[in-house]
Amino acid sequence: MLNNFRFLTAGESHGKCLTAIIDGVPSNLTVDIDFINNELKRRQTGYGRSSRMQLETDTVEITAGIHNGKTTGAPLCLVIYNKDFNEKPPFTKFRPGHADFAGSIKYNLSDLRDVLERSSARKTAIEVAVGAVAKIILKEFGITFSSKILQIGSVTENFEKEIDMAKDQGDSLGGKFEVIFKNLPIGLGSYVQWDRGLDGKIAQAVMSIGAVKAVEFGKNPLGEKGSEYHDEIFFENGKFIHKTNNAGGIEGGMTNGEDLIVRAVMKPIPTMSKPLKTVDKETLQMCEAHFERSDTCAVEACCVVAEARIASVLADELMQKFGGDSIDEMKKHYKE
Ligand code: EPS
Repeated sequence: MLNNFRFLTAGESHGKCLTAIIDGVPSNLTVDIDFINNELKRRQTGYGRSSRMQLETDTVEITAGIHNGKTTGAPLCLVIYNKDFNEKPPFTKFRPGHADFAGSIKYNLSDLRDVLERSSARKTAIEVAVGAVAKIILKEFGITFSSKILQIGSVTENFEKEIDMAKDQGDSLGGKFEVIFKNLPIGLGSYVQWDRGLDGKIAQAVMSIGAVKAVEFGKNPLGEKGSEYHDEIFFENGKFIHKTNNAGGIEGGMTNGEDLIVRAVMKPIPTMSKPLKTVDKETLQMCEAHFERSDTCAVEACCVVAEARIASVLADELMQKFGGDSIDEMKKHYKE
């Protein structure tokens, strides 16, 4: 999907390492490794996460595409080593809501572990590292990001209490969160073809995070009248402005200069210590779903993953619009 800033990842949850190759990063970009590692830490810390987070201290190693701390224009290779790298026992009891069921039928795998290993949210660690490189590009243009949780389970405050209660009951929780990017130029994305709309690209990037079930931009327009919902346009102090931002910064599939506001809903994590009913793939008998160490709630981590995915899309769009082989050339085009 991404053409200018494009990447692929590989790696399993308990494999040796997670890897990404990013192609298209402009040269002469100073890569702040501490910033990338801090983003990885943000993904790991959050109330309700599993004990895996105490085992791992995710840090990135960049093995290609960088010299004396600066990019050379060659592909970057990022690696995060897993400390919990070992052979785990096989299992055959599908976890409802996880990829086990459809994945094992699709790939004809008898051990559901072969599905779990790649479908695990663990792979989002390397995506956050890629997104951090994208954020470094965006920062060069003054673009900033933030995110916050709006709801956990059914509550909009006292999230920790809700998570503690779910944990005590062997249950899990999802929630709703918001990601905001500021200072985006007008005109990223396009209306001219169905697959060039920025909202469509961002929706796919966020929706394809394992547990995300809904994505929306700005204020949900359901039930709103046109006169209430649309953001009126003014010309003040020499520039066009909107005084409201119900559109979430996107009109006609393009940025309109206002803050990009993306909201998403994450479903409750499917691995639960009080398991649901399911079928054993081997015996075909009813049973309780497989359980192993899992998070009670990972919405806080999901915010960071969504930021990273959106940053990758925005870096791609920025490079498409302003181009340039080096960051200097890109900045020159941006100013023109
Ligand atoms: C995760 C690592 C995983 C899980 C979690 C996310 O590690 P482990 O399986 O060894 O505990 O903690 O993934 C899931 C629960 C899931 O369903 O995908 C991580 O690094 O984010």
